[in-house]
Order: sequence, then C-alpha cells, then structure tokens
Amino acid sequence: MAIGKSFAKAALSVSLAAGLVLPLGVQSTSAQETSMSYAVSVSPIPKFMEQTGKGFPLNPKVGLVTEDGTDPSAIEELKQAFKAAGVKKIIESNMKNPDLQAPMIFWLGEFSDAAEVKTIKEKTGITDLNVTSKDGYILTSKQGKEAKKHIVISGKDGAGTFYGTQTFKQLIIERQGTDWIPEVEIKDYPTMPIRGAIEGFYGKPWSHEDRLSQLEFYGEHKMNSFIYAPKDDPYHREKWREPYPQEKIAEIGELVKAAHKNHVTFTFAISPGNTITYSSDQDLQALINKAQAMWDVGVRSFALYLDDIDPNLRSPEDRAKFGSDVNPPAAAQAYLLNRFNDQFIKTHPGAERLITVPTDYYQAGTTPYRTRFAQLVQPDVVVQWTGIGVVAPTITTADADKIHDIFKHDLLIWDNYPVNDFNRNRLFLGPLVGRDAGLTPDHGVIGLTANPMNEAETSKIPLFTVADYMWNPRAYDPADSLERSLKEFGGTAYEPLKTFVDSSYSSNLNGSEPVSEKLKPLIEQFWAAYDAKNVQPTADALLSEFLKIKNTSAQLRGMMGNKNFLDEVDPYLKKLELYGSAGEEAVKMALAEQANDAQAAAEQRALLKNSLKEIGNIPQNLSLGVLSAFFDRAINGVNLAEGKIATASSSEVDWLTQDLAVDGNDNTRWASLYTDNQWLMVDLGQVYSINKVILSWEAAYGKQYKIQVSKDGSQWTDVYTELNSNGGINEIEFPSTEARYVKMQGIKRATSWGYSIYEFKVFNVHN
Ligand code: LTM
Repeated sequence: MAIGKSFAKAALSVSLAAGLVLPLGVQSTSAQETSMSYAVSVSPIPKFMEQTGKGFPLNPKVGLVTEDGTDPSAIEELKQAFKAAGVKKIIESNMKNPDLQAPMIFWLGEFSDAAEVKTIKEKTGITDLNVTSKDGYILTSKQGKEAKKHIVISGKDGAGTFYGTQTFKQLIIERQGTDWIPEVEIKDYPTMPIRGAIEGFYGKPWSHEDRLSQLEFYGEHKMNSFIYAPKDDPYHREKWREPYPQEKIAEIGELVKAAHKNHVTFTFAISPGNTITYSSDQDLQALINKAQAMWDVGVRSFALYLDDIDPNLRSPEDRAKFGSDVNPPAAAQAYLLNRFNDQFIKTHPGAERLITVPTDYYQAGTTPYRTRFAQLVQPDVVVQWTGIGVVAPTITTADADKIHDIFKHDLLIWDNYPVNDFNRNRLFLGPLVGRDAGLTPDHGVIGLTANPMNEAETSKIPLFTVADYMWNPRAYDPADSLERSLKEFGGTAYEPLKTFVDSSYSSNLNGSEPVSEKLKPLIEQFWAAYDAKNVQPTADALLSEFLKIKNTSAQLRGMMGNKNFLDEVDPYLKKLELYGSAGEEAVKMALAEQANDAQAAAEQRALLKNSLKEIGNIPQNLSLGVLSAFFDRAINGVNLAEGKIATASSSEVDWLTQDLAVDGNDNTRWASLYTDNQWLMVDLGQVYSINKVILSWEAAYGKQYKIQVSKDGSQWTDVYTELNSNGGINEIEFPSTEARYVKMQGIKRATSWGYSIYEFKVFNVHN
C-alpha cells in the first residue's frame, strides 16, 4: 500500500525492463518495455530525473542510516512513508556505524563530509553525491553490491533532505502485494529562493485548523514561506496597537512549530498604516511590543505592510516632521520601517530580513513616492510587489527589471492569485499562468508568495500549480500541473473534480471556460438541428453533457472524504447540479416542442423556469457563460439583437464599446459616460415583431430608463418605462410590436458612474 497519492501524467515512465534510461518527461515506447509499466510523477517537477533500472519491491524490513543532525522532519516523513507502504521493521543506525543487516538500506542526511561520502560510495556503488544548491537534494535508488538495494537521499541542508523524502514518498508505486521502488537518479533544487503563500486577503480569515493543514501542504509541495497577514484579523490591522489575546499568541506559537517542522518560514505581518503616527515613539514601541510577543513564541520573520491605505499623512506630528520632504508619505514610511529594522530586527539575532509592501505596489512605472521610498528605505528591506496591476494578468522579467530598477530593493512578488476577496461569489480554480520562467534573483525577484482564496482547502488546487511553477518554472506547464493537482487532490474522484474545477476556471488570469468550450459546439449543433426541425440526433450528446454536469456534485459528495472542501464549495455544487438539471429540461422541452407534444413541452418549461429561479437564488457564480444564452433561447426564442449593429450615445473608455452589449457574452460590457442622458440602441437589421427585452446590468445600472422602439430609426415609441430598477437582470415584457430599432434611453443613473450593460437582448416570445 503506497501513500495516498497517485498522479495522472507520467513525468517519467517507469518500466520493469532493466537498463531502460528515460529522460524526464519522455514516455517510454521501447520494445523492451514489458506489460508491467508504471506511471510515476513527481511534483513539483524535479530539475533532473532519470530512470536507471527496473526498480525493486519495497522490502518489509529496511535499514535506515542517518548522521548526527539529520533533519528530524525528514526522518519522520520517511518513517511515515515506510509505515504507509507496509514496511514492518526498520533497523536504524548512524554513519559512525553504517553496517546494517538489511536487504534494503536507506541513507538519509546531508552527506558532505568527505569520509562519509567515501563510505556511502563504497557501500552503495552510487558515485554522485554532490549537491550544490540551497534546498537541493539528490535521490538515487539502486540495486547495489551484494544484491542489496540502496536508496540515498542527501540534502544540501535540512530543507533539501526533507524535500528529498517528499519526493521519495511520490516515487513509491502502489502494487498488489508489495509496493515498488523504481531505480532513479534525481538531482533537484528550486529556482525561486522564497516560495510561499500569503494569507493577505480581506474577509473571514482562515481558521487555525486551516492554517495547520496549509503548512503541511506547503511542506509536501516544497513551499518554504507562509506570511500571516489576514486583513480582517483585527489585531493585524484595525486594532494593530492592541496585544493579541493569550490564546491567539499560543495558536501562533503552534503555527510556528508546524511551520518549522515543514521547513516553512512563518512571517508575522502587521498593517498599521491606517492609524499610525509614523514619527511617534509610542507607536513604534507598540509595534515592537507586538513583534516581541511573537518572537517569544518562536516567530523569526516579520513584515510591516503599508498597502491599501490613504498615503496622506494624518497626524499633525507627521506633517510637521515630514511635510517638507519631496514626498512626505514615503519619508514617513521609510522613517518607521528603518527604525523598526534598527530597533527590533537588528537587535534580535536570528531574525530574517524585514519585509514590507509599499503603498504604490501595483503601478506600471515610477511615481514620486516610489522614487523617494527607494532612496530612503534601508537596502536590506525586502519589498513586495504584485506585478503590474493588483491582479496582474502577466508578470514578465521585463516588468521585474523595470520595477527592480525603480525600487532598488529585492522584490518578493505578492501574487494576487487565486485570491477571490474582490469577488466572494467566485472560486478561481484554474492554474497559475502568465508568469515568466525567468523571475529569479537575476531580475531582482527573490521569490513569490501567492495570496489564496478565503476558501482554504479549495485554494490547495491552484496553490499546487503555484508551487510547481516556483520550484521549476522552466518545466512548468499549467494544464499538466493542474491535472496533477486534481489527481492528488481528488484521488478516485478525479473525473468529477475536473468537471467541477472546469466550471470555476475562468479568472483575471485564466480567460477560458472549459465547460462552455465543451458545450458551445453541442449547443450550436442543437439549435441548428432545431431550426431544421430535426433536433433529435443532436439532443443525446447535449443531454449526456448536462447529465454529467448534474451528477458531478453528488459524485464529489459521495467520493471525496474532504469535508472542509465539500463545505467550502457546497453552494457551487448546488448550483452546478441545478445547471445540469436546467440543461436537461431545456433540451427535453425543445424535443417536446418539435414532437408537437404541447403538454410535455409545457411541463418541461415549468420545470426549467423553476430550476432557473433556484439558480438565480444562489449568489455564487460558476464560469458557464454559454448557458445563459442557451436558456434564454430555450425560454424566449432567438435573441434578435445578438451580433447585430449597436450604437450608443458614448463609451466610458475605448474598450467598453456598445458592440460588447450584443456579443452574446455575459462577461463583456458596454459602459457610457457619467451623465443621465445616455442611450444604447440596437439595429435588428429588419423589422420583427418583438415583445421582450432583457437587460443585464453591471453595477452601474439605470435607476430610471425607457425602452423605445422604432421602425425607421427616427420615429420612436415608448413601450416600457422603468422608474425604480434595482439593477441585475431586468426582464421587460410588452405587447407585441413591429420594430427594427430598439433603444434603452437612460433617464436617471443609479450610481455616479454611467450606464453599463453586459447584454442587451431582444425577443419575440411565443409562449
Ligand atoms: O495586494 C495587495 C498588496 N493588497 C490587497 C490584498 O490584501 C487583497 O487581497 C488583494 C485582492 O483583493 N488586493 C489588494 O490590493
């Protein structure tokens, strides 16, 4: 029995044919390959991994040779792996006495001492034990002398040894009877020195249990940093001056221990910028007291954050002290950071470098604030930066060079992915994309910390891909990484998990909607067949897709034991199931209509309307854009406005144009200038009889507006007047009328913004 992990795609195909050597990423097709071949995959993808032989069964009796000071967490991990894999007896020894009576011997440590290296080489026949990079390791498994099997895991340091054991856990191949260890040579090390996550979001902070579980996950995925900075932990930001209650300090102490065990640096952050007086000795002392309480429970890394604050100096003392500086906010912040650095960090031997995030953390170029900040803040302070944009679609080496040149401090990327605090009704489950492989210290970047979702457990799905990227960006393939993440997270529930993840995929980073992409051609074929009065042949494929969507939620609930995950995603699962049902009902309704079975069609229509109502009652959203047009068409008929020519009184900016309100895509929109008398009009191309308009408003909606129609574009008739809209989706019905031009004429805006419409739809509804 192997550890509870299985992986989808082989990074290395391990064959039982002896002597087969496969480079990383190459699937074996050799004629020597026997029918017994195994797929093994290691995540994050190692820098170098090669199969050197067929491998051997994991013996129930193993020897374990360590050295004085071998990383205790690595030893514990290895022993747990043995236990999970059915090893019954472990004979332990030390490098001082390395002779062991066991058919299989594990060598675990930081073997750099020349005598130790010589001994291991002689006993195992393994010749290369050279590890040069921090956090790196080698792992070699080999049939050695005297028919003994040897597995050497040698780390550059404690973390490297620990990571070697994490890799070893993934190598064990589950087999009937005895598990199997492939013969491999792995040389591995990370690209990014700091690889982490920052609990830096707004909204409900993670629970203590969530954090403990995250730290274990980080260790398993070779991430080495966790920054504690939940915006809505009152003691972190709003009440930053107040000491934490004792039980909270004790919890942090526990987190520090868990972090240490997993080779994760726990960084404690404070965000004082909203209320601090930068020049105040008392405020500095309050910060120091707060940090000291954390130091006392083992914290060794600290951050002072200055994001999302009013940069203008509030206090008269600050204005008096810094007001004459070329940039008073930068001068005041630098004064605070430098004093904290001198009076706390530098007076505490063993403290890590101070980390900060400046107030201008996402801008594209230089600002007076940035220039002054760069000049004044002590050079050893690490500066966080989100890329260009708060949620940066891409972060390139050119961006890093430019921003490093501006800040002139080491940059630690604060990557706002997959954070969803700005849209609490969405999950972002796609892989990390758009980050260059060259974001390294050569370009001023010493690492990356990803800001996850409020849903801690669910965040592990995209965080897996972030970990993969940070360790080995050149080998990173987002789609492949996500597949491996789903295999690990979902286990036997991989298939339904994939369907679910595909339904929550699109984001600022990941533009596509995999479920929509799958449904789109099926829906197009279906309507084409419907129009040709022969819908039946296309219905089955669409029905089976909707059935799959409908069943996904129940399958996940039945197959996944991960209660926290299921609780976090519960409303999304409910919604997905309803979408599946609604899809089936819509198809059945269309089938009944074409079979002239009016009663069945009416029954399905009622069911469909009910499902859509229930869907509307769940605020959480999935990325299934194609379905709204499908349901509209099923209920209302063809949207006569889609793809037609739209004109408007104005556009707010040149990328929010009127055509986007008739493009059939609920995610794109038109927006007007910020005055009441604005309008949007669509030319249907010919005169139709019409009786319904649907407006999907963005947050900037029309409180009062008219729907006007015209046959010639100059004589207009009001068919509807709204005096108190609440925005959202407005379904407007009116007596059938002949029209070619349909207009939304604004009377009064609901907000100080203009009018903004995702979709303007026009119908001639028969039922
Ligand atoms: O990104 C930074 C530096 N600050 C905040 C985060 O706390 C927040 O989680 C993200 C996403 O909304 N945006 C921010 O501006």
